[in-house]
Amino acid sequence: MTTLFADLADVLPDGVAVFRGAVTPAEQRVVLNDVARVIEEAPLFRPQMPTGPYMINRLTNCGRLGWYSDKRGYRYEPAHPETGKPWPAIPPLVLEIAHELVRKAGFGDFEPDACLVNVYAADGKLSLHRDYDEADFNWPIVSFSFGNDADFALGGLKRSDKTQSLTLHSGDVMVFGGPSRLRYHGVKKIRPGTSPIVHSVLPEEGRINLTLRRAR
Ligand code: MD3
Ligand code: FE
Repeated sequence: MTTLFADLADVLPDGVAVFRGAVTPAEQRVVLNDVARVIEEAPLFRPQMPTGPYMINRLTNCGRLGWYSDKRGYRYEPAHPETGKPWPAIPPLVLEIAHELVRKAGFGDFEPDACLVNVYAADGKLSLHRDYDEADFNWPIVSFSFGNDADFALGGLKRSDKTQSLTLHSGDVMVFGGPSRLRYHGVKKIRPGTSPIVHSVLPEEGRINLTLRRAR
């Protein structure tokens, strides 16, 4: 580290806002109860990437549209691929917090139609990618973290750009919009033994991420 006091705050690129502990422990419990109901209604699945391999993390969705992938490509679907039923509603507290924080971040009224639920086991990770399957990149993306800490990598607009590391804690919310909406990003590692909460929907030494988007 060359900069004195550089550990006092992460310097974030334009269009990125991090709200540490925005979801209180009591609210985290409410949201995870709702996520448990979402998973009962819309079972977790492991999508296949168009290139062949299956994703490491299991996922499901809530909201009008849900992200899905198979050999035919990445896309948003109005129904669960296995049950054929519409995705359950986005938990109201998640919608409320996202709406407030997007406004605070300076992106106005957020009207998401999709919420991806990523479930990371102890060995979960997500390779560097862009969220590129949405119709209008003027809408920001909002991410919620629950459970163990995650080592998050935030890159640039090119895959080869250098990345910045951030630790995401349970209760943190991030907003990505404007010039940062198409940045590469990924999750390098889950840190075992760091979860401040115990909940039956959280995997052993795992993590749940909710990502709200406007898909269409
Ligand atoms: C930066 N999820 O679901 S959330 C994803 O923690 C995803 O599970 C990660 O990437 C997770 O697509 C990271 C943070 C995030 C989400 C969307 C972004 C960062 C972003 C969009 C643009 C730039
Ligand atoms: Fe992403």
